[in-house]
Amino acid sequence: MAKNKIIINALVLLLIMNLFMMSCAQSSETAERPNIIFIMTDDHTIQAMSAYGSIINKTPNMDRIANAGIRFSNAFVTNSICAPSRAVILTGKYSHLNGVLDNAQRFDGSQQTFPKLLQGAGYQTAMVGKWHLKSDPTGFDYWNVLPGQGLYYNPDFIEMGERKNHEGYVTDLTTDFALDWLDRREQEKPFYLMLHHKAPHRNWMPGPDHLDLYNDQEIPIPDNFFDNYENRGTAAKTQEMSISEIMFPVYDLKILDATPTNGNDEFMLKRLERMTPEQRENFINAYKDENAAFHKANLQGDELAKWKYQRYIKDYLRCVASVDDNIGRVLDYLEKEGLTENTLIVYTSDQGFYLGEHGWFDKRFMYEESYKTPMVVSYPKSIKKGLTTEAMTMNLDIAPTLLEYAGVDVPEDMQGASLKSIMNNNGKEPSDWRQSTYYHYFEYPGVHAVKRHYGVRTKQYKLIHFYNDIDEWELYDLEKDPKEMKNLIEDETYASVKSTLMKELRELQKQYGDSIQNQSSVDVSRIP
Ligand code: SGN
Ligand code: CA
Repeated sequence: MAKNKIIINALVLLLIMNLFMMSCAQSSETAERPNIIFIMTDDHTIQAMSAYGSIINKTPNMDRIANAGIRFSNAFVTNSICAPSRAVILTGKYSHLNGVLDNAQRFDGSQQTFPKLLQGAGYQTAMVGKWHLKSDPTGFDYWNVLPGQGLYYNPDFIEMGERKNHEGYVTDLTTDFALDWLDRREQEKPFYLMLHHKAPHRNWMPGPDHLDLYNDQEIPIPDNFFDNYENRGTAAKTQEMSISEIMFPVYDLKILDATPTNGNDEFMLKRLERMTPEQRENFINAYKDENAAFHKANLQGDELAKWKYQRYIKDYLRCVASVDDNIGRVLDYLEKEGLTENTLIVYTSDQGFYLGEHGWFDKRFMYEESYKTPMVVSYPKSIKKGLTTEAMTMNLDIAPTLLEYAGVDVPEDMQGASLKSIMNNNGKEPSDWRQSTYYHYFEYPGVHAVKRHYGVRTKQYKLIHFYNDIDEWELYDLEKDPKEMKNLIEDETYASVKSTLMKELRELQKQYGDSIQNQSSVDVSRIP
């Protein structure tokens, strides 16, 4: 009898202990929802990130994130341009549904966004840096953003509605403001921070610490730099993105003693005037000797184009180097504060960019360099180190992914898919993962003259339709022709590939609710 009682008591005790442990586990899970830092640059591309095999630069701090977690080698955007990409990320919806088809449109901040959902679920939220959506940020406890594109040197920031000027370099300042906010945050709550750099956007003005980087070095030039667009359509032939033809001497190429030839050049001279005497002296001196040698050499033709490429690429990479250093500051801060383990970090860009491929700078096209974007994620507590995945992902997936990690229900009307199942399964895509991505670009007529187009990409093929003032189709075999130099649309041997892709394209348009009618909603007169 006594023995039985002892056994029953022991069982009851075990049960109580079990219940207690379960409730502890639950509350520690709630208490340990991940902190999230979403770092995004403007126009950074995988050709300039060493984790993606760059042969022209090193990005040790971005690579720290990649090495600590997962690298997405097939990450795409849905519309390769700034404001639209940002609106897609915030809403998890394509441009035709979130209302930002092009850079001229204003984001309706009253709509559902994932930062608002995180805020509602008890996250402290902040947005620092480039915003570019015209309306004030919503869903953030703290925001401090650049007006419009922002300036590289001594920029204004709008802090919670109040415009203030700051002395310094924009990439350093953006990081300072983000770290200041982290220092001030409430320790008991998880945080969500959007840290959005202006760099390396045009006109690629390097910061004081990187003005001399790559001096006396020659950066390798892409082998299709002198592309003549043979075997391609009208869109590639009529764009205005050519390094050799479109770049402005003072503004883009920093030939600071050249006679200004246009408004942008005048603007650049005004930017120099806004610098402190020390900043101005360092900036002008950094280019002085090379500019003198350039005037003397009187280069023409291909030699002149190559010189322009060197000037462009070095300034671009100098801007990237500053971003990389500043990402290092953020990672070091997290380590010092003991936050590394429970913080999920995303590093990405608003889209890719041309670094001389096809002779171009800028983005917009559905061709690989601007359609792909870098994306690496680390979260030591739950994602293994050193992973890569070839799963086809989109910036549309960011909202559902971060919501799922935060334990917040993903609204049904979001169009992306959470990447958690890929990241937590060693980079393997689930058997029902998407095998194609859909794209739609609208900003035409407009700066850089890239015609409107939409298309579909699978792991091997890409089909694009350029429309509006033309009606042309392009088909690329990415395995045989990764640089997209030969349009196969008329090639009979690809007839069945073409019809399969056409069908897939129409199905995706139906799935996402996009249609050719969406083109008519663009008021082209407002596009800058
Ligand atoms: C500006 C730039 C363009 C650039 C767009 C959009 N011209 O108009 O080169 O494509 O921004 O960039 S500039 O003369 O003003 O520098 S985006 O990243 O914001 O979409
Ligand atoms: Ca951009």
